[in-house]
Amino acid sequence: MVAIRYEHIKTCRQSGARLGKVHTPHGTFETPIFMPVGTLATVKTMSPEELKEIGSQIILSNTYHLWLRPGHDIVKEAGGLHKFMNWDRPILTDSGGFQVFSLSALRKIEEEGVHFRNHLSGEKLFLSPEGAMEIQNALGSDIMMAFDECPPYPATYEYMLKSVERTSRWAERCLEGHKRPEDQGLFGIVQGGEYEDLRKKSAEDLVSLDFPGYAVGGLSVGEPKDVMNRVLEFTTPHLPHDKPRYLMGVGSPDALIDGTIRGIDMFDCVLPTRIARNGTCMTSSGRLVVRNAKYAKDYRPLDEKCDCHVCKNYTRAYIRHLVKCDETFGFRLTSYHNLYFLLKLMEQVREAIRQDRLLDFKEEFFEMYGLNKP
Ligand code: PRF
Ligand code: ZN
Repeated sequence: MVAIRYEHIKTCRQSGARLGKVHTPHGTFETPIFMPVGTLATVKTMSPEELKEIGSQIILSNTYHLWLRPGHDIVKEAGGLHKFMNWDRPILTDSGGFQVFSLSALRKIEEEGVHFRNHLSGEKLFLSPEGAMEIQNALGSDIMMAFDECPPYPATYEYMLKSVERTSRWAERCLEGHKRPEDQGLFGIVQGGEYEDLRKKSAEDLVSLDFPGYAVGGLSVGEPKDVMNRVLEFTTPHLPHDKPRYLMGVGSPDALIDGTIRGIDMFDCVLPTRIARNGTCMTSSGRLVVRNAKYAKDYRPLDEKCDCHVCKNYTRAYIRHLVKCDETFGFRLTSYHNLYFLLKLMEQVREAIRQDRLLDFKEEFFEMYGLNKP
């Protein structure tokens, strides 16, 4: 039995984008898809019931954070992450590699793993490929991620080559350390920065290990948009057609569309929930900062074209008031709307692929969202 199976439905004749389904032990999700981020076993401010109401088919959580708090032993004893948080649909967990690099100071990378300090307590910690597998096996996510190194941008060619080689060796150790392949799928992560030959090498190394899916890591780390698009263009052709491809940490509306056009199936990002918590909303005509004084007496919904529960029932003036007063309910409303907006966008993207018109859809969306302006 394999835990993860990709079913290809069709390729958009206009753009080359893929439409498919991924089958997991906790059910099926449609691709291309956006995965809301639930770092600490909760998508901030959203109940699992609300996540279902807005159509979330899969969510992401984090090895690193759950290892530190409450500890993977507790999650395991509770019956696994699905039971612990009352979410019975698919869950993907990131491996902790990236979080160690982005959150903790004083890290030291060795062949064996990474030494670093707990970002909460300062305590000395160590995470290795085997450790990342043990924690994710205890959490019981449907999709686990390999333990990789995501170097900062820009990195020299020499550094990136050494890093890619190490990430490939770590990937082998992850496969070796993974003890539940029958009900958890492990994805490999392609690195290599902006270097075409290193992306190719990284992809080939990982593809030879035969993972049930592949991620493109090391992007959206400060490089310009056109660099990300070019890297995707020369990387995805090295990935197998019959396995899912996941672009890690990317979630702006334009990047979701541009990534899909370049053959990506899965995305995740804290963007919609993070900007919601400072009162910024995604709307069909671009970003709206509902905190602004100009919305004080604006009794229209956040987005007049949105049919979410928030837009049907609450006004900009009310939400602005709540957000300005730091009222929790205000952040619930903006988070709910932003996630709904991105999930709906991906539904529209899937429909455009079905109709072989994703490039036309991109043109229309960018025009409305204000992305065609110089
Ligand atoms: N590796 C892992 N997680 C990640 C990334 C990565 O490169 C990124 C890069 N944007 C986000 N999350 N393991
Ligand atoms: Zn809405």
